[in-house]
Amino acid sequence: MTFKLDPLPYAYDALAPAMSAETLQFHHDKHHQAYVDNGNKLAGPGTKYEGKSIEAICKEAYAAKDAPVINNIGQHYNHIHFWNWMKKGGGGNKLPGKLQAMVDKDLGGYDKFRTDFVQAGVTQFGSGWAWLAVKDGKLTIAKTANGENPLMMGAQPILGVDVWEHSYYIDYRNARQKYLEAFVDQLVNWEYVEAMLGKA
Ligand code: MN3
Repeated sequence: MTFKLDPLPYAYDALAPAMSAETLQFHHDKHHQAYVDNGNKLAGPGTKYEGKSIEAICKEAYAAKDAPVINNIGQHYNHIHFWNWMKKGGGGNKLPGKLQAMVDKDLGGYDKFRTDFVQAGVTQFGSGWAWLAVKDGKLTIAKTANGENPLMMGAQPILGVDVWEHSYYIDYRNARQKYLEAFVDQLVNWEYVEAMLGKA
């Protein structure tokens, strides 16, 4: 397939002050666009990945240790969902019922989830992502480097947060933990998380 960049599902200034319009303009229009452009050269029409789903390409590239495709197609997948994992007025501890029950059962409740998810992002050394994923029918918290994601490790991501500096440096400088806390407390679109849980 030819990969393309969809517009953000909200206005550039919709997530301020937790995430500024300037961050979203650079992050979506420059960084995500570059992953799409590189992805089309590396895994678009005329390559061995032609015609495969983005999820299948993520898994195949990881198995083959194809780092350029892992990073560019991985990042395209990650960012498609990242924009949808956030919404104006999101975040906090009002989770949809099925998701809340699994957080209680598998992760020790919302407060422990929040602490452990933020900690995964804080402790990811260098660029990468922190995740909430479903593996073997249970919720798990994970972190990955660069453009990797849980699909590549046999799990289904249902929430991810970008901890590359381009995601927070304009708004938070080096305070990655403050960015992660704002993401959980003010931005997460829990309905989209539950919708992905339904596909896991
Ligand atoms: Mn990014």
